[in-house]
Amino acid sequence: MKTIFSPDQLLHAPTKEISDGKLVAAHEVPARAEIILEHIRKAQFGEIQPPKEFTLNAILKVHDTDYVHFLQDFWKLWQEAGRTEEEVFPFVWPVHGLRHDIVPDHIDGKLGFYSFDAGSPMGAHTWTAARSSAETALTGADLILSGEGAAFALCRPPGHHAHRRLYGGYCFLNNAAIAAQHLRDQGVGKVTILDVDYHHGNGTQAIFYDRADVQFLSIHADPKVEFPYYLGHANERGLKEGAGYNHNYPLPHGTSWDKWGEALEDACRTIMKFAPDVVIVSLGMDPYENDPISQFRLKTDDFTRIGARIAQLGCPTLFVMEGGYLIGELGVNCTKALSGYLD
Ligand code: Q9C
Ligand code: ZN
Repeated sequence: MKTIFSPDQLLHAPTKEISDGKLVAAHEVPARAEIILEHIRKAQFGEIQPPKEFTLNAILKVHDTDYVHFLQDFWKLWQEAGRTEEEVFPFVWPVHGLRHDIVPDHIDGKLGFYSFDAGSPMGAHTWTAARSSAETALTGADLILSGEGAAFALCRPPGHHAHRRLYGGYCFLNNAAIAAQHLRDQGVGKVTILDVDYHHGNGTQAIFYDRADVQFLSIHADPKVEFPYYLGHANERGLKEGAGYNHNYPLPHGTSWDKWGEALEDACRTIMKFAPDVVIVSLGMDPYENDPISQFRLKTDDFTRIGARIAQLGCPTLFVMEGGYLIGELGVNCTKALSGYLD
């Protein structure tokens, strides 16, 4: 199994974030990707290659043009506004009752217009890193198209919280969704995205909510008590043609393998019924028991089980890295999931 990664993905390097009502040290940092890479090298799963370059077309199939241009131009706009902070946060949003149909000219208005939280600081190189992360997922999709049975897109920054026109939850471009859409555009009939990150994949769900060609399943902490709070309930089943193709498994704080594994079993049976041509796994390591921002209790060996169960689906599989914040164990847990799949 090949791994795709570019050092450009390290250029987005926030030092702080707003979380739980206060400014804290950033969790989504370059060291995450570096430790995973180190362990992938040691595990010798196969070649580690840089992403290919892509035009913006594949990204624009998932994200709105004005949003992509905002991300691309952000640092220039910020400097033109005479602002000097290196890490930038939105602080006002067009929530219920406010206008969504006029994009503000002011940079602070734009920041809130295109985001849903204050936890995802942007800097001078955020766009470069996010684009490179998306290209990593796209290159992984191309490997699957060329006949590889599996590939690992070591994406960072992550993607599953990003909507068509919103960033948040450390995510700017929805890497898994971009890969799924690319596969569809290259002639793959049906794609499943299985999201095992601790947090609900709100962006991915929203992007494919009215579609029957991309099935979405997510196992995550109950949004009643966990980020992203406003999406991820069990009764979100899809709309229009997409009705019945969205499946959420919200689980309580404290969940360990017994209940988590049951949800995975149910998800895998649902995937088998859909009979996808390709499975994309939004691979988060944050269900881990010692993750600093999670309340689940999966153990290192449970990640092996996850990989092994996914392998039983017998589908070409693209693993796309999402969250996971205990740097010390991130590399081990990630390689466990992948070796569980391969063995
Ligand atoms: N106590 C990903 O895993 N902070 N994003 C929530 C709640 C935001 C996680 C804090 C978590 C975003 C890709
Ligand atoms: Zn997460």
